[in-house]
Amino acid sequence: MLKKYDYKTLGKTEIQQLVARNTDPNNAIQEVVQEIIQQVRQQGDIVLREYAAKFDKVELDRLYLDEEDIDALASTIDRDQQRALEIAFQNIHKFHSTQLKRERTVETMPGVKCWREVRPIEKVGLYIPGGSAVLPSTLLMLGIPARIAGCKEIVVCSPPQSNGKINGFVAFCLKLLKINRIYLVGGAQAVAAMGFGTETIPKVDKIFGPGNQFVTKAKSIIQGLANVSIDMPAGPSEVLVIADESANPAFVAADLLAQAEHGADSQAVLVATSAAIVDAVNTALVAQLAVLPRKELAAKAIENSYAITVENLQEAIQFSNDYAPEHLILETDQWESLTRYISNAGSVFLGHLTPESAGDYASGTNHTLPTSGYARSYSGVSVDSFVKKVTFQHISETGLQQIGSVVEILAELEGLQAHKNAISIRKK
Ligand code: HSO
Ligand code: ZN
Repeated sequence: MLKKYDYKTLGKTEIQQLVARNTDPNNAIQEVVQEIIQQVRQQGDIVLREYAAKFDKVELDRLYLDEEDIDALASTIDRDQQRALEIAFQNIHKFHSTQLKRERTVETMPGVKCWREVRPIEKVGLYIPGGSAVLPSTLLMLGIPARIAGCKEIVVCSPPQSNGKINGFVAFCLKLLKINRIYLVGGAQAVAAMGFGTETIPKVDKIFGPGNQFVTKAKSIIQGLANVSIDMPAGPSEVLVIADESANPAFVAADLLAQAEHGADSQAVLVATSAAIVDAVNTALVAQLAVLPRKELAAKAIENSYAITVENLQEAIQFSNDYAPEHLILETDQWESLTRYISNAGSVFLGHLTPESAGDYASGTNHTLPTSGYARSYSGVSVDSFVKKVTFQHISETGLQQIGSVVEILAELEGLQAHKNAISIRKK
């Protein structure tokens, strides 16, 4: 059962507390992660093997699988499963291919031309979570935009199974992406390994991928330590569902549980326009939860979740914008008139027949999205995340006449004579 709150009885601080999540109040996670990062930095491969023994319960002599291993594993999956992964691949590819647009050249003054060109980030590191659920879909969500962007080196890390292998679906996705090696490293240690590089694992320029609180914390710490950037803080997954009288309570419950089954630290929030909707959803939720294979995890996540009743849809959107959810689902007939009021959300699902699951796997949008309120300032992963945009300019003789005196005056007022000279010497 979801805990219940009534929006109109909540004060500002209570709302702030409700929208806060993934906070690590005593720095417990930070301390563990810092230690792991130090160890990997100092000791490299040796300590990666120790962590594999400790966390993944496997003794590894080689920290990666190569093409032959990947082929063998990929061939173990059914034709139907292959087909489904291929269709997901195609849809994600179609949606992401339009993201590489060339911008036009701008002539800011006659003879002064400026433009931007896109360049791939050369070495990227993709983290594919293992743990309680293996997510081959995440490999597609990261690998496809990396391929479209044209990244030269794509390093993939994922925790090994206890047999020292990876799952066949991940192997099949590696083949779709034409990636012929995967490193068997998970958790914060994978992030550290890709950030600093080890004897076996290449150092990358940018690290991507969702993960648990440890992985997310490692990504935020590593940026300051190694010369590496990250996609975004993509931590424990979350959803916010807005439902009114037109919603089907069973659909709403199913969407909340789809989120909850990700892990005990996931959060599912229901914002409903009446208490009766909340009760109906709670009833459906209890029934659906009871028969889920991952009911223990999902039940923990539901304990960490809540429902809130609001007066109307406008108020619902207001709360949602404060929460800034990773996923927002609008289960109302009026979704069309609401979209323009949405300011903070990672990915939005509209109407009664658009579950988050569609976007998690196969509709085409990316599922690597900002969590924990970072949707206020970050976008989800896209081709843009895998490129830099380099600016270029060219100034002709006319251009120099046009802009020269402006620069000279500005250089003078900043007291930078050499800057001024760089213009004056050319005007002569
Ligand atoms: N909801 C997750 C993505 C995912 N769901 C992968 C299933 N597999 C984070 O957006
Ligand atoms: Zn999901």
